[in-house]
Parts: sequence; structure tokens; C-alpha cells
Amino acid sequence: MKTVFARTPTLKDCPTHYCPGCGHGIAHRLIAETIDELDIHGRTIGIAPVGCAVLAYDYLDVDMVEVAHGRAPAVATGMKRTNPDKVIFSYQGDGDLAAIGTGEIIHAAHRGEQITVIFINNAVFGMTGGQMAPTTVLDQVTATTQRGRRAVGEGYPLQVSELLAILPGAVYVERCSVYNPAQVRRAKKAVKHAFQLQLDGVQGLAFVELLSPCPTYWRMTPVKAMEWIEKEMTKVFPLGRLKG
Ligand SMILES: Cc1ncc(C[n+]2csc(CCOP(=O)(O)OP(=O)(O)O)c2C)c(N)n1
Ligand code: SF4
Ligand SMILES: [Mg+2]
Repeated sequence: MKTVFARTPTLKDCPTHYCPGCGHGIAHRLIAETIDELDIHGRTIGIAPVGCAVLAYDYLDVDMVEVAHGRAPAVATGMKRTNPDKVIFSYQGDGDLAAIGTGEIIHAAHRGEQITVIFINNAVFGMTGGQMAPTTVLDQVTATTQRGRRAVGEGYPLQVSELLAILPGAVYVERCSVYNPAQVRRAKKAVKHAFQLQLDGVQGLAFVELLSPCPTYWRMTPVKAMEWIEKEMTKVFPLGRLKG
């Protein structure tokens, strides 16, 4: 029988701790496929965030480092500067990268660090119980915005890709999603490009934002969560290449 679909080797063969319909697993697979297709398995080092993806090192069969909440870009900076031949990537949620770690990512991009950052925007703090994140959209109900997020008092959703794209040190910024197969294919292209730039020695930060479902704390079925990304989330976070 001909195999038409198989697990890519860098994605470990193990049970997942993610909720049904979570986007983290899809994002992991895109990274694993990229590492295998670029044949960089032996020279890639990843950084796992604090957040639901705290166990990313259990799924990706490459060397990985666990760092304090939001500090991945600083650690990636040190790793790349001391190991320029290695391919360094960080994997960060929106609470990690766009709340406690905002300063880290802005300054890493500003300095033009040669690292690859995969940013998982699911519009909530998933791991801690679905609280409002900087990326929570207006009117979105979360554990801490029971009447929906309001601009007055809670502020507007933070568009990190747009912020980073204006910095000369960010060489590539693209926002994609995983809400249907066509979008997953686009996301894969973006992730691969962000790794390829580092491999090619292009000096500067390569950044891919992925709009990703959290059905558990959006209180939706997995299918509805995918629809909500397409219908609502992309209004605030338009998909496309912002730079590079
Ligand atoms: C210094 C510090 N502050 C706060 C926390 C609590 N904390 C753990 S995960 C998290 C937010 C995670 O949200 P996100 O990065 O969006 O990841 P998700 O779970 O949504 O994928 C917070 C605030 C922590 N672990 N360390
Ligand atoms: S809480 Fe949300 S982000 Fe965390 S594993 Fe579940 S669905 Fe995924
Ligand atoms: Mg999140």
C-alpha cells in the first residue's frame, strides 16, 4: 500500500496534552516538517515558552531550552551569538510574547537579531485559565472580561506584527492562520521561509504570527473556533506578509 501521509520524523510519536482542536499541535507539525525538509535537524535549537506550549520539547525532537515567561528572545539572542552556525527559533504564545515579553521581542527585533520567532496568537492566556491577553479582541468574553473586552479601561488589541514590521531589524514579518487546509499550507510556507532566511545568513529577525484556536477558553467547538478565526479574528489581525 502506498503511504500518502505520515508523521514527519522531527515530530515525536507520543500522546498530546493539548485540548481537542487546539492549534498548537498544527504549529508544532509545521515547524517539524520545516526542520526535516531543510535538513537542519542536527543544528536546530528551539526555545519553549511558558504557556500551554511549555511542553513543546516533548513533541519536537530537537534540542530545546525552557525559559522564563517572555524571555525567549533574550535567550535566543545569546544562543545565536554564541552559536552562529546553529538555527535558533523561539516558540511563544501571545501572553508570553505580547504581554510580559513585549520588551524582549521589540528589542530583539530592534537589534536585528538573527533568530526565527513563531508567535502563536490565540487571543487569550490559555494555560492559566483563559484570561484576557493583549491580543484579546474587542467584545471578546474571557475569564477576566466577562462582559467582553472594552477599549475604555481594557485597551485595544495589540497588533504585534504591525509593530515589529516598522523596525529595520525585522527582516521578515508575516501573519498566517491555521483555520483551514489552504491556510495551513500558507502558514507552512511562511514558517519555512522564516527558517530559510536564518539558514541563508540574512541578518535580522524573522517573525511569523499564527492565528490559532483555543476552543477550550473561547468556549467553542473546534469547528466554531476555526470559523471564529476566519470571521472575527482576521478583521483585527489581517493575514498577509507585512514585510520581507
Ligand atoms: C513570571 C511569570 N508570570 C506569570 C506566569 C503565569 N503564566 C503562566 S502561562 C501564562 C500565560 C500564557 O499565555 P500564552 O503565552 O498566550 O500561552 P497559551 O497558553 O495561550 O498558549 C501566564 C501569565 C508565569 N508562569 N511566570
Ligand atoms: S487551553 Fe487553549 S491553548 Fe491551551 S491546550 Fe487547550 S485549547 Fe490549546
Ligand atoms: Mg495565548
